[in-house]
Amino acid sequence: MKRLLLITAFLPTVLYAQNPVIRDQFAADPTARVFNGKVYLFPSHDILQPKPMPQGMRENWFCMEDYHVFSSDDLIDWTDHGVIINQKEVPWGNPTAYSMWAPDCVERNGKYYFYFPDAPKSGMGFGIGVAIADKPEGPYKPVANNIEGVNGIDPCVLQASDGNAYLFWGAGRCAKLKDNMIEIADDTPKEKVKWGEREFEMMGVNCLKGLPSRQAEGPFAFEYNGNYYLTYPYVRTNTEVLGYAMSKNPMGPYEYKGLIMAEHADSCWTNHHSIINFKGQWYLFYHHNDYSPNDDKRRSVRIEKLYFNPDGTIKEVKPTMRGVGVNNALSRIDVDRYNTASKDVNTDFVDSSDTFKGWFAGLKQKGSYIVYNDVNFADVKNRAYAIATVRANKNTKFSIREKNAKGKVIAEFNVTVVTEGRFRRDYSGQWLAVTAPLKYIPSGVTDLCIVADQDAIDVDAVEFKNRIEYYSNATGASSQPDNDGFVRRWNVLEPIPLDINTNILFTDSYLAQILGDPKVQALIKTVPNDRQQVKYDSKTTLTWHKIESNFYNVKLFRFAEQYGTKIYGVIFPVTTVIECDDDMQGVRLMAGSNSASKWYLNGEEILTMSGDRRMVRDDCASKSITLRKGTNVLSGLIINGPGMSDFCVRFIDKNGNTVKNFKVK
Ligand code: FUB
Repeated sequence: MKRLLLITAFLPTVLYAQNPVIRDQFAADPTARVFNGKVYLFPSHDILQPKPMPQGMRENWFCMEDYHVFSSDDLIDWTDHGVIINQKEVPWGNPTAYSMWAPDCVERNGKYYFYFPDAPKSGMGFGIGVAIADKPEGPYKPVANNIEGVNGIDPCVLQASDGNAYLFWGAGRCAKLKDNMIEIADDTPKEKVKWGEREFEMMGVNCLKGLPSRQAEGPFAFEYNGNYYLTYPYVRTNTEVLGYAMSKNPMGPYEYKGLIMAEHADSCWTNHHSIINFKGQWYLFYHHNDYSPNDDKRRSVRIEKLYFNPDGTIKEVKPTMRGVGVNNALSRIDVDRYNTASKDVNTDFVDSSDTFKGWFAGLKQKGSYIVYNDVNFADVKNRAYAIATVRANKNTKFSIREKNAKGKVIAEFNVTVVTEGRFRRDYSGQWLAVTAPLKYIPSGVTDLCIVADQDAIDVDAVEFKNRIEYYSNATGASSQPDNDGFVRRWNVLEPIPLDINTNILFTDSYLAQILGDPKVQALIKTVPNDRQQVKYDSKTTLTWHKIESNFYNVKLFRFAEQYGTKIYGVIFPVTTVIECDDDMQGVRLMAGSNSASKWYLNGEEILTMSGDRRMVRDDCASKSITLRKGTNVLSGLIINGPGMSDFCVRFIDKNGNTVKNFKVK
């Protein structure tokens, strides 16, 4: 047999939660299977019809040239394992038919059998082929010929507890498979069926006999609690519903029991589904044309929970935007896929020219809300913050609350829509990322409610983020410089507020005046204890904090966020102790700071870095200094206007080598 290259792409991609679950391409007719504790999804892959259309292709019709397989551990994040079969790789298939309709995949004796319809090279209609792999994600190798005697679409294989595998396919046929899984059993009956004037010989039995079956297709059969379920789409009025029937035998006769899902409320004619039990919960996979509202031949996969009644019948499932799965609060949450909302809320595409960019929820007035369930805060730490992607036409406020519109406030946002100012753009009606610190962290899994607290606002997504730990409290008697010689242990005083909002006035004379102020100088004369307080002036008492920076540069801006009354327009006094075993002569301090700074060794000024500046390592070298044996007090005063203040400091010797043989206390 000719060997084929079966995998044309293998580019796992992490996708996101909510309905639809596959968010970067169309995906229809979802067959989900649980293999090795994971859910594998085998959908058909709708694409736009090629232009020009191949001869014979029906306009505005289904168009599929290949299959992808996806997997997930949690029904939230889906990995795309890429294309497993392309129409050109099917030995018996027409390579330009674009007819790779609904597939299935089952595991038997350690092999994975992928069943798929395709248009045969010769002849009319559809055949059903098999491709075999050692792993669910492939590579799959197609069998040379389609299953003999089987004409039709939408294969589904039921592996019954009687030890047999049964093939179901469109139009309600069912037949036992041989053990090799690629042929129909020899004793399979045949039946003469009339379609209009024409008579056909059909393989297997008609398992839809006596059941509502107008245009029935897409069978999905499974066994649960001693019952066999034949579930299938059919047309009840004018579009498809999902219905089901039950039997004590895999091949029937089946008795109709009712609906699993009613007609789609809007324009999607087809529905197609599968049912799995994953980690003790039943799920219905189905499709809808979410990303293609004006073309129901380009569809997307959705998931809902499914429940049985005690007598084994199935409860009807209502479609939702939210879908299933517990979202980690640290991942993007598309709250526009909400569970419930106040009446005024609408949903629309963020960009109707590219629907894959998703949706937003429009909260139309003060008090409007949306509720999004099952968000897990277990990984959210103290001092976390929330980011929301929102759009408004004027300054407004909104909040994230727990459970409902009156619930405990998790975060409150002020949205500033800048519409004027010298260098500013008009941000009204633009999508903005706004942040707010968390006021309260729910424990475990909870529902989120987004509330418009002042005015109308459009909301796309929210996400919670743990702050990066930029520094920690210094512990132990001393530390070493880091591998690159940077001094990371410092006493940092809470910032001294100043009346400045610019960095451009940091001239030498200005610094001499402001940083030379005796009140400021007094702060760095001695080495403080951790948490020691100083009265800076009649209004200001400040506290020293002994910290160990987690980065080579000390992020004063982050320190001010935590401890400052002001973040910008401040002076940061810092001191540390450099303890040496011997005198070291001809050493220089190498410093970088945002913004200007002055540096002192044992009370003597050794370096001034003036002007408006960014922190750059080794930006300036001090004059030549001596680090003496024993204790040396190194101090700095860093002044900042509106910038993100930080600094870094290390020493080099007279040969330009980094000095590291000292302790920092
Ligand atoms: O995807 C093409 C066809 O549409 C499927 O085979 C049917 O089940 C319907 O969903």
